[in-house]
Amino acid sequence: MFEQLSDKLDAVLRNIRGLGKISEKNIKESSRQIRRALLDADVHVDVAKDFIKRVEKRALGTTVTQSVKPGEQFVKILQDELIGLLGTGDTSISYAKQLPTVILMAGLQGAGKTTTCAKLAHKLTIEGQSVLLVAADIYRPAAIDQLKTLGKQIDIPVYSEGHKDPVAICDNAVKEAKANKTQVVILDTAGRLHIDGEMMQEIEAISDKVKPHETLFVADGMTGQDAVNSAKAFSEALALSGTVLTKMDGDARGGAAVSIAEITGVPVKFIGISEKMDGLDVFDPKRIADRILGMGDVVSLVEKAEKVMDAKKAEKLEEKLQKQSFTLDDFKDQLNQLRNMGPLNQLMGMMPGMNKKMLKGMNLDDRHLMWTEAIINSMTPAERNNPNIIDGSRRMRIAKGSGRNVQEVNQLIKQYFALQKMMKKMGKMKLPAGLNNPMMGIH
Ligand SMILES: Nc1nc2c(ncn2[C@@H]2O[C@H](COP(=O)(O)OP(=O)(O)OP(=O)(O)O)[C@@H](O)[C@H]2O)c(=O)[nH]1
Ligand SMILES: [Mg+2]
Repeated sequence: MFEQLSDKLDAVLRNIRGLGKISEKNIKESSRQIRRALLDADVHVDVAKDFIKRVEKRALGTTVTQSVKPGEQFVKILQDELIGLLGTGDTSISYAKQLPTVILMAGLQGAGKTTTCAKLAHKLTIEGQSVLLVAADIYRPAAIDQLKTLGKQIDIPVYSEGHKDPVAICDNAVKEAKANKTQVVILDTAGRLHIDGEMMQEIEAISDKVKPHETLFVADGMTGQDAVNSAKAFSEALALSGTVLTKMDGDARGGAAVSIAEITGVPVKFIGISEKMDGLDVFDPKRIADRILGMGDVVSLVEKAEKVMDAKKAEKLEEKLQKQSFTLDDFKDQLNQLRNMGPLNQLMGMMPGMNKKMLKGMNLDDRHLMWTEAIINSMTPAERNNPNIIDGSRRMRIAKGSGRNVQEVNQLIKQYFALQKMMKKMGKMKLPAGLNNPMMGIH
Protein backbone atom coordinates (compact mmCIF):
# COMPACT_ATOMS: atom_id res chain seq x y z
CA MET A 1 0.00 0.00 0.00
CA PHE A 2 1.42 3.37 -1.06
CA GLU A 3 4.72 1.59 -1.63
CA GLN A 4 5.76 3.61 -4.59
CA LEU A 5 5.12 6.92 -2.91
CA SER A 6 6.80 5.67 0.19
CA ASP A 7 9.83 4.45 -1.77
CA LYS A 8 10.13 7.73 -3.62
CA LEU A 9 10.01 9.72 -0.42
CA ASP A 10 12.39 7.42 1.38
CA ALA A 11 15.59 8.82 -0.04
CA VAL A 12 14.42 12.43 0.24
CA LEU A 13 13.45 11.92 3.85
CA ARG A 14 16.71 10.33 4.74
CA ASN A 15 18.46 13.43 3.47
CA ILE A 16 16.17 15.71 5.36
CA ARG A 17 16.42 13.80 8.61
CA GLY A 18 20.16 14.20 8.53
CA LEU A 19 20.05 17.96 8.17
CA GLY A 20 21.85 19.67 11.00
CA LYS A 21 20.59 23.07 10.04
CA ILE A 22 17.46 24.22 8.30
CA SER A 23 17.95 27.12 5.98
CA GLU A 24 15.79 28.69 3.36
CA LYS A 25 18.02 27.12 0.77
CA ASN A 26 17.70 23.54 1.97
CA ILE A 27 13.99 23.93 2.60
CA LYS A 28 13.58 24.95 -1.02
CA GLU A 29 15.76 22.09 -2.20
CA SER A 30 13.97 19.51 -0.04
CA SER A 31 10.58 20.81 -1.14
CA ARG A 32 11.58 20.46 -4.74
CA GLN A 33 12.55 16.84 -4.15
CA ILE A 34 9.34 16.08 -2.27
CA ARG A 35 7.29 17.64 -5.03
CA ARG A 36 9.07 15.45 -7.56
CA ALA A 37 8.42 12.33 -5.47
CA LEU A 38 4.74 13.23 -5.18
CA LEU A 39 4.35 13.78 -8.91
CA ASP A 40 6.20 10.58 -9.72
CA ALA A 41 3.76 8.71 -7.54
CA ASP A 42 0.82 10.22 -9.43
CA VAL A 43 -0.26 12.86 -6.97
CA HIS A 44 -2.30 15.45 -8.85
CA VAL A 45 -0.21 18.45 -9.95
CA ASP A 46 -2.31 21.09 -8.21
CA VAL A 47 -2.56 19.02 -5.06
CA ALA A 48 1.21 18.57 -4.95
CA LYS A 49 1.79 22.27 -5.57
CA ASP A 50 -0.51 23.38 -2.77
CA PHE A 51 0.90 20.77 -0.45
CA ILE A 52 4.46 21.92 -0.99
CA LYS A 53 3.43 25.53 -0.51
CA ARG A 54 1.95 24.70 2.88
CA VAL A 55 4.97 22.68 3.95
CA GLU A 56 7.41 25.38 2.88
CA LYS A 57 5.50 28.09 4.59
CA ARG A 58 5.40 26.22 7.85
CA ALA A 59 9.01 25.14 7.65
CA LEU A 60 10.19 28.69 7.01
CA GLY A 61 8.05 30.05 9.79
CA THR A 62 9.10 27.51 12.38
CA THR A 63 11.82 28.31 14.82
CA VAL A 64 13.99 25.35 15.48
CA THR A 65 13.51 23.94 18.94
CA GLN A 66 16.57 22.93 20.83
CA SER A 67 15.49 19.46 21.76
CA VAL A 68 14.67 18.21 18.27
CA LYS A 69 16.99 17.68 15.36
CA PRO A 70 16.14 20.26 12.69
CA GLY A 71 15.67 17.54 10.09
CA GLU A 72 13.24 15.66 12.30
CA GLN A 73 11.29 18.81 12.83
CA PHE A 74 10.91 19.19 9.10
CA VAL A 75 9.70 15.61 8.81
CA LYS A 76 7.16 16.33 11.54
CA ILE A 77 5.79 19.25 9.51
CA LEU A 78 5.61 16.97 6.50
CA GLN A 79 3.78 14.37 8.53
CA ASP A 80 1.24 16.90 9.84
CA GLU A 81 0.56 18.27 6.40
CA LEU A 82 0.25 14.81 4.90
CA ILE A 83 -2.30 13.86 7.53
CA GLY A 84 -4.17 17.05 6.66
CA LEU A 85 -4.03 16.18 2.99
CA LEU A 86 -5.34 12.67 3.55
CA GLY A 87 -8.31 14.18 5.29
CA THR A 88 -9.15 15.18 8.77
CA GLY A 89 -12.91 14.79 8.45
CA ASP A 90 -15.07 12.43 10.41
CA THR A 91 -14.71 8.89 9.10
CA SER A 92 -17.65 7.39 10.95
CA ILE A 93 -20.92 6.54 9.25
CA SER A 94 -23.58 9.15 9.89
CA TYR A 95 -26.66 7.30 11.00
CA ALA A 96 -30.19 8.50 10.39
CA LYS A 97 -32.26 9.68 13.32
CA GLN A 98 -35.19 7.76 11.88
CA LEU A 99 -34.57 4.28 10.55
CA PRO A 100 -33.33 3.20 8.15
CA THR A 101 -29.95 4.73 7.42
CA VAL A 102 -29.49 4.71 3.65
CA ILE A 103 -26.04 4.31 2.14
CA LEU A 104 -25.60 4.88 -1.59
CA MET A 105 -22.53 3.54 -3.39
CA ALA A 106 -21.37 5.29 -6.52
CA GLY A 107 -18.39 4.86 -8.77
CA LEU A 108 -16.85 3.76 -12.01
CA GLN A 109 -17.21 0.31 -13.53
CA GLY A 110 -15.19 -2.29 -11.72
CA ALA A 111 -14.15 0.07 -8.92
CA GLY A 112 -15.27 -2.39 -6.28
CA LYS A 113 -18.75 -1.14 -5.40
CA THR A 114 -20.51 -4.49 -5.10
CA THR A 115 -17.70 -6.00 -3.05
CA THR A 116 -17.58 -2.92 -0.84
CA CYS A 117 -21.36 -3.02 -0.27
CA ALA A 118 -21.05 -6.57 1.02
CA LYS A 119 -17.95 -5.84 3.09
CA LEU A 120 -19.58 -2.82 4.69
CA ALA A 121 -22.75 -4.79 5.35
CA HIS A 122 -20.63 -7.45 7.02
CA LYS A 123 -18.80 -4.88 9.13
CA LEU A 124 -22.02 -3.19 10.27
CA THR A 125 -23.63 -6.53 11.07
CA ILE A 126 -20.71 -7.41 13.30
CA GLU A 127 -21.27 -4.08 15.03
CA GLY A 128 -24.83 -5.20 15.72
CA GLN A 129 -26.77 -3.44 12.95
CA SER A 130 -29.37 -5.14 10.81
CA VAL A 131 -28.63 -4.57 7.14
CA LEU A 132 -30.43 -4.94 3.81
CA LEU A 133 -28.40 -5.05 0.61
CA VAL A 134 -30.09 -3.77 -2.54
CA ALA A 135 -29.29 -4.95 -6.06
CA ALA A 136 -29.81 -1.81 -8.14
CA ASP A 137 -27.36 -2.65 -10.91
CA ILE A 138 -29.72 -3.86 -13.60
CA TYR A 139 -27.30 -3.51 -16.47
CA ARG A 140 -24.38 -5.87 -15.96
CA PRO A 141 -25.77 -9.37 -16.57
CA ALA A 142 -24.37 -11.11 -13.50
CA ALA A 143 -24.52 -8.14 -11.13
CA ILE A 144 -27.61 -9.23 -9.19
CA ASP A 145 -26.32 -12.77 -8.76
CA GLN A 146 -22.96 -11.45 -7.62
CA LEU A 147 -24.57 -9.49 -4.79
CA LYS A 148 -26.83 -12.41 -3.89
CA THR A 149 -23.87 -14.75 -3.68
CA LEU A 150 -21.99 -12.34 -1.43
CA GLY A 151 -25.11 -11.80 0.66
CA LYS A 152 -25.44 -15.53 1.20
CA GLN A 153 -21.81 -15.77 2.19
CA ILE A 154 -22.21 -13.21 4.97
CA ASP A 155 -25.80 -14.12 5.78
CA ILE A 156 -27.34 -10.78 4.85
CA PRO A 157 -30.59 -10.44 2.87
CA VAL A 158 -30.48 -8.99 -0.64
CA TYR A 159 -33.40 -7.03 -2.04
CA SER A 160 -33.91 -7.43 -5.77
CA GLU A 161 -36.66 -6.88 -8.32
CA GLY A 162 -34.73 -8.18 -11.26
CA HIS A 163 -34.21 -5.75 -14.07
CA LYS A 164 -36.76 -3.05 -13.30
CA ASP A 165 -36.22 0.67 -12.88
CA PRO A 166 -33.31 1.22 -10.45
CA VAL A 167 -34.91 4.32 -8.91
CA ALA A 168 -38.05 2.36 -8.06
CA ILE A 169 -36.03 -0.61 -6.80
CA CYS A 170 -34.11 1.59 -4.36
CA ASP A 171 -37.24 3.36 -3.21
CA ASN A 172 -39.12 0.11 -2.65
CA ALA A 173 -36.18 -1.41 -0.81
CA VAL A 174 -36.02 1.52 1.60
CA LYS A 175 -39.77 1.19 2.20
CA GLU A 176 -39.42 -2.50 2.92
CA ALA A 177 -36.53 -1.84 5.29
CA LYS A 178 -38.63 0.72 7.11
CA ALA A 179 -41.50 -1.75 7.45
CA ASN A 180 -39.16 -4.44 8.76
CA LYS A 181 -37.31 -2.03 11.04
CA THR A 182 -34.04 -2.84 9.30
CA GLN A 183 -31.43 -0.37 10.46
CA VAL A 184 -29.24 0.10 7.41
CA VAL A 185 -29.91 -0.13 3.67
CA ILE A 186 -26.94 -0.32 1.32
CA LEU A 187 -27.62 0.42 -2.35
CA ASP A 188 -25.36 -1.27 -4.89
CA THR A 189 -25.61 0.74 -8.08
CA ALA A 190 -24.34 0.09 -11.57
CA GLY A 191 -20.86 1.18 -12.54
CA ARG A 192 -20.94 4.26 -14.70
CA LEU A 193 -18.57 6.40 -16.63
CA HIS A 194 -18.61 9.97 -15.42
CA ILE A 195 -18.85 11.12 -19.01
CA ASP A 196 -22.05 9.15 -19.57
CA GLY A 197 -24.67 11.83 -18.93
CA GLU A 198 -27.66 9.53 -18.88
CA MET A 199 -26.16 7.18 -16.32
CA MET A 200 -25.04 10.07 -14.16
CA GLN A 201 -28.61 11.37 -14.25
CA GLU A 202 -29.87 7.99 -13.13
CA ILE A 203 -27.78 7.96 -9.97
CA GLU A 204 -28.77 11.56 -9.27
CA ALA A 205 -32.39 10.47 -9.58
CA ILE A 206 -31.81 7.61 -7.13
CA SER A 207 -30.17 10.04 -4.74
CA ASP A 208 -33.03 12.56 -5.05
CA LYS A 209 -35.58 9.84 -4.42
CA VAL A 210 -34.11 8.03 -1.44
CA LYS A 211 -32.15 10.95 0.10
CA PRO A 212 -29.24 8.85 1.34
CA HIS A 213 -27.54 9.65 4.64
CA GLU A 214 -24.25 8.55 3.21
CA THR A 215 -23.12 8.71 -0.40
CA LEU A 216 -19.84 6.92 -0.74
CA PHE A 217 -17.68 7.33 -3.80
CA VAL A 218 -15.93 4.03 -4.45
CA ALA A 219 -12.59 4.52 -6.19
CA ASP A 220 -10.09 2.00 -7.38
CA GLY A 221 -6.87 2.76 -5.54
CA MET A 222 -4.87 1.23 -8.37
CA THR A 223 -5.90 3.77 -10.97
CA GLY A 224 -3.86 6.85 -11.56
CA GLN A 225 -4.86 10.36 -12.55
CA ASP A 226 -8.13 9.11 -14.03
CA ALA A 227 -9.47 8.54 -10.56
CA VAL A 228 -9.02 12.22 -9.87
CA ASN A 229 -11.09 13.26 -12.88
CA SER A 230 -13.93 10.91 -12.09
CA ALA A 231 -13.83 11.89 -8.42
CA LYS A 232 -14.36 15.47 -9.51
CA ALA A 233 -17.29 14.56 -11.75
CA PHE A 234 -18.99 12.39 -9.14
CA SER A 235 -18.53 15.01 -6.44
CA GLU A 236 -20.15 17.59 -8.68
CA ALA A 237 -23.13 15.35 -9.50
CA LEU A 238 -23.77 13.96 -6.02
CA ALA A 239 -23.47 15.24 -2.49
CA LEU A 240 -20.70 12.83 -1.55
CA SER A 241 -20.10 12.18 2.12
CA GLY A 242 -17.00 10.05 1.83
CA THR A 243 -14.75 7.94 -0.32
CA VAL A 244 -13.84 4.27 -0.21
CA LEU A 245 -10.46 3.43 -1.73
CA THR A 246 -10.43 -0.16 -2.88
CA LYS A 247 -7.64 -2.55 -3.85
CA MET A 248 -5.19 -0.87 -1.55
CA ASP A 249 -3.62 -4.28 -1.07
CA GLY A 250 -2.21 -4.02 -4.57
CA ASP A 251 0.94 -2.12 -5.37
CA ALA A 252 -0.87 1.05 -6.24
CA ARG A 253 1.20 4.14 -6.73
CA GLY A 254 -0.88 5.78 -4.08
CA GLY A 255 -0.70 9.26 -5.48
CA ALA A 256 -4.20 9.41 -6.85
CA ALA A 257 -5.54 8.13 -3.58
CA VAL A 258 -3.72 10.88 -1.74
CA SER A 259 -5.27 13.48 -4.03
CA ILE A 260 -8.84 12.25 -3.76
CA ALA A 261 -9.65 13.67 -0.34
CA GLU A 262 -8.44 17.08 -1.45
CA ILE A 263 -10.29 16.94 -4.79
CA THR A 264 -13.63 15.73 -3.42
CA GLY A 265 -13.44 17.69 -0.20
CA VAL A 266 -14.82 14.69 1.70
CA PRO A 267 -12.83 12.28 3.85
CA VAL A 268 -11.72 8.83 2.82
CA LYS A 269 -13.76 6.71 5.18
CA PHE A 270 -12.72 3.19 4.34
CA ILE A 271 -10.06 1.31 2.44
CA GLY A 272 -10.42 -2.08 0.80
CA ILE A 273 -7.47 -4.28 1.61
CA SER A 274 -8.47 -7.64 0.17
CA GLU A 275 -11.15 -9.33 -1.86
CA LYS A 276 -12.44 -11.08 1.21
CA MET A 277 -15.41 -9.96 3.24
CA ASP A 278 -13.31 -8.82 6.19
CA GLY A 279 -11.08 -6.76 3.91
CA LEU A 280 -12.44 -3.32 4.74
CA ASP A 281 -10.63 -1.05 7.18
CA VAL A 282 -11.65 2.28 8.61
CA PHE A 283 -9.29 4.83 7.10
CA ASP A 284 -6.90 6.42 9.54
CA PRO A 285 -4.96 9.34 7.99
CA LYS A 286 -2.28 9.33 10.64
CA ARG A 287 -1.52 5.68 10.24
CA ILE A 288 -1.38 5.96 6.47
CA ALA A 289 0.75 9.11 6.62
CA ASP A 290 3.18 7.34 8.90
CA ARG A 291 3.30 4.42 6.58
CA ILE A 292 3.96 6.64 3.58
CA LEU A 293 6.72 8.41 5.46
CA GLY A 294 8.28 5.10 6.41
CA MET A 295 7.49 5.46 10.07
CA GLY A 296 5.98 2.02 10.21
CA ASP A 297 2.56 1.19 11.41
CA VAL A 298 2.95 0.13 14.98
CA VAL A 299 -0.73 0.56 15.72
CA SER A 300 -1.78 -1.91 13.02
CA LEU A 301 0.85 -4.28 14.21
CA VAL A 302 -0.30 -4.09 17.79
CA GLU A 303 -3.92 -4.51 16.74
CA LYS A 304 -3.06 -7.52 14.64
CA ALA A 305 -1.09 -9.00 17.46
CA GLU A 306 -3.88 -8.36 19.92
CA LYS A 307 -6.41 -10.02 17.66
CA VAL A 308 -4.56 -13.32 17.68
CA MET A 309 -2.83 -13.05 21.03
CA ASP A 310 -4.81 -14.66 23.70
CA ALA A 311 -4.57 -12.30 26.69
CA LYS A 312 -4.14 -15.18 29.15
CA LYS A 313 -1.44 -16.73 27.06
CA ALA A 314 0.32 -13.40 26.80
CA GLU A 315 0.31 -13.11 30.55
CA LYS A 316 1.71 -16.58 30.92
CA LEU A 317 4.37 -15.79 28.39
CA GLU A 318 5.37 -12.74 30.32
CA GLU A 319 5.68 -14.84 33.43
CA LYS A 320 7.88 -17.24 31.56
CA LEU A 321 9.96 -14.39 30.29
CA GLN A 322 10.48 -13.21 33.83
CA LYS A 323 11.34 -16.67 35.04
CA GLN A 324 13.24 -17.46 31.88
CA SER A 325 11.58 -20.82 31.56
CA PHE A 326 10.65 -20.46 27.90
CA THR A 327 10.69 -23.89 26.25
CA LEU A 328 10.57 -25.06 22.66
CA ASP A 329 6.88 -25.74 23.16
CA ASP A 330 6.39 -22.07 23.92
CA PHE A 331 8.47 -21.31 20.89
CA LYS A 332 6.08 -23.36 18.78
CA ASP A 333 3.13 -21.62 20.33
CA GLN A 334 4.61 -18.28 19.41
CA LEU A 335 5.23 -19.44 15.88
CA ASN A 336 1.59 -20.37 15.54
CA GLN A 337 0.45 -17.02 16.80
CA LEU A 338 2.79 -15.27 14.43
CA ARG A 339 1.47 -17.30 11.57
CA ASN A 340 -2.07 -16.34 12.46
CA MET A 341 -1.13 -12.70 12.14
CA GLY A 342 -0.63 -12.98 8.40
CA PRO A 343 2.17 -13.15 5.88
CA LEU A 344 5.53 -12.28 7.35
CA ASN A 345 6.52 -9.74 4.75
CA GLN A 346 3.31 -7.83 5.36
CA LEU A 347 4.02 -7.79 9.08
CA MET A 348 7.60 -6.75 8.69
CA GLY A 349 6.52 -3.96 6.37
CA MET A 350 4.62 -2.44 9.25
CA MET A 351 7.65 -2.32 11.50
CA PRO A 352 9.03 1.17 11.90
CA GLY A 353 12.24 1.68 10.02
CA MET A 354 11.65 -1.20 7.64
CA ASN A 355 11.66 -0.22 4.05
CA LYS A 356 11.24 -2.28 0.96
CA LYS A 357 14.91 -2.69 0.32
CA MET A 358 15.50 -4.14 3.74
CA LEU A 359 12.59 -6.50 3.28
CA LYS A 360 14.02 -7.75 0.03
CA GLY A 361 17.18 -8.86 1.77
CA MET A 362 15.33 -10.84 4.38
CA ASN A 363 14.24 -14.39 4.28
CA LEU A 364 10.52 -14.06 4.79
CA ASP A 365 9.31 -17.30 3.38
CA ASP A 366 6.28 -18.32 5.41
CA ARG A 367 7.10 -21.93 4.78
CA HIS A 368 10.01 -21.58 7.19
CA LEU A 369 7.50 -21.23 9.96
CA MET A 370 5.90 -24.50 8.92
CA TRP A 371 9.22 -26.28 8.70
CA THR A 372 10.26 -25.01 12.08
CA GLU A 373 7.04 -26.30 13.51
CA ALA A 374 7.62 -29.69 11.88
CA ILE A 375 11.05 -29.90 13.48
CA ILE A 376 9.70 -29.07 16.93
CA ASN A 377 6.91 -31.61 16.45
CA SER A 378 9.54 -34.29 15.95
CA MET A 379 11.05 -33.67 19.34
CA THR A 380 10.09 -35.53 22.49
CA PRO A 381 8.49 -33.55 25.33
CA ALA A 382 11.69 -33.90 27.31
CA GLU A 383 13.69 -32.40 24.48
CA ARG A 384 11.29 -29.52 24.12
CA ASN A 385 11.46 -28.77 27.80
CA ASN A 386 15.18 -28.97 27.97
CA PRO A 387 16.81 -28.39 24.59
CA ASN A 388 20.21 -28.75 26.22
CA ILE A 389 19.89 -32.54 25.99
CA ILE A 390 19.55 -32.49 22.19
CA ASP A 391 22.86 -33.98 21.14
CA GLY A 392 24.12 -35.06 17.73
CA SER A 393 22.21 -38.32 17.46
CA ARG A 394 19.01 -36.74 18.68
CA ARG A 395 19.45 -34.05 16.04
CA MET A 396 19.77 -36.71 13.37
CA ARG A 397 16.60 -38.39 14.57
CA ILE A 398 14.68 -35.12 14.69
CA ALA A 399 15.83 -34.21 11.19
CA LYS A 400 14.67 -37.53 9.84
CA GLY A 401 11.36 -37.34 11.64
CA SER A 402 10.57 -33.90 10.30
CA GLY A 403 11.85 -34.37 6.80
CA ARG A 404 14.27 -31.48 7.19
CA ASN A 405 18.06 -31.64 7.25
CA VAL A 406 20.34 -31.57 10.27
CA GLN A 407 21.62 -28.07 9.47
CA GLU A 408 18.09 -26.77 9.80
CA VAL A 409 17.67 -28.51 13.13
CA ASN A 410 20.96 -27.02 14.29
CA GLN A 411 19.89 -23.62 13.12
CA LEU A 412 16.59 -23.81 14.94
CA ILE A 413 18.24 -24.79 18.19
CA LYS A 414 20.72 -21.99 17.76
CA GLN A 415 17.90 -19.57 17.12
CA TYR A 416 16.12 -20.78 20.20
CA PHE A 417 19.11 -20.11 22.41
CA ALA A 418 19.62 -16.72 20.80
CA LEU A 419 15.99 -15.96 21.43
CA GLN A 420 16.28 -17.00 25.04
CA LYS A 421 19.13 -14.58 25.43
CA MET A 422 17.20 -11.81 23.80
CA MET A 423 14.24 -12.52 26.01
CA LYS A 424 16.27 -12.12 29.11
CA LYS A 425 16.68 -8.54 28.02
CA MET A 426 13.07 -8.20 26.93
CA GLY A 427 11.82 -9.67 30.17
CA LYS A 428 13.11 -6.56 31.87
CA MET A 429 11.53 -4.26 29.34
CA LYS A 430 7.91 -3.20 29.33
CA LEU A 431 6.59 -3.42 25.80
CA PRO A 432 3.18 -2.34 24.53
CA ALA A 433 0.59 -5.09 24.72
CA GLY A 434 0.82 -7.43 21.81
CA LEU A 435 4.33 -6.42 20.90
CA ASN A 436 5.84 -8.62 23.55
CA ASN A 437 5.81 -11.50 21.13
CA PRO A 438 9.44 -12.46 21.14
CA MET A 439 9.08 -13.92 17.67
CA MET A 440 8.78 -10.42 16.29
CA GLY A 441 12.51 -10.30 16.36
CA ILE A 442 13.02 -13.51 14.42
CA HIS A 443 13.63 -13.57 10.75
N1 LIG B 1 -7.62 -7.15 -4.06
C1 LIG B 1 -8.77 -6.50 -3.96
N2 LIG B 1 -9.72 -6.71 -4.86
C2 LIG B 1 -10.87 -6.04 -4.74
C3 LIG B 1 -11.10 -5.12 -3.68
N3 LIG B 1 -12.34 -4.62 -3.85
C4 LIG B 1 -12.84 -5.20 -4.96
N4 LIG B 1 -11.97 -6.06 -5.51
C5 LIG B 1 -12.12 -6.87 -6.73
O1 LIG B 1 -12.34 -6.02 -7.83
C6 LIG B 1 -13.20 -6.62 -8.77
C7 LIG B 1 -14.37 -5.72 -9.08
O2 LIG B 1 -15.16 -5.58 -7.92
P1 LIG B 1 -16.72 -5.31 -7.93
O3 LIG B 1 -17.15 -5.18 -6.52
O4 LIG B 1 -17.44 -6.28 -8.76
O5 LIG B 1 -16.73 -3.89 -8.64
P2 LIG B 1 -17.99 -3.03 -9.08
O6 LIG B 1 -17.62 -1.60 -8.88
O7 LIG B 1 -19.22 -3.49 -8.40
O8 LIG B 1 -18.05 -3.38 -10.61
P3 LIG B 1 -19.28 -3.08 -11.63
O9 LIG B 1 -20.52 -3.46 -10.91
O10 LIG B 1 -19.00 -3.92 -12.82
O11 LIG B 1 -19.20 -1.62 -11.94
C8 LIG B 1 -13.62 -7.94 -8.17
O12 LIG B 1 -12.84 -8.96 -8.70
C9 LIG B 1 -13.32 -7.76 -6.68
O13 LIG B 1 -13.06 -8.97 -6.05
C10 LIG B 1 -10.05 -4.92 -2.74
O14 LIG B 1 -10.13 -4.12 -1.80
N5 LIG B 1 -8.91 -5.63 -2.92
MG1 LIG C 1 -21.04 -4.06 -9.14
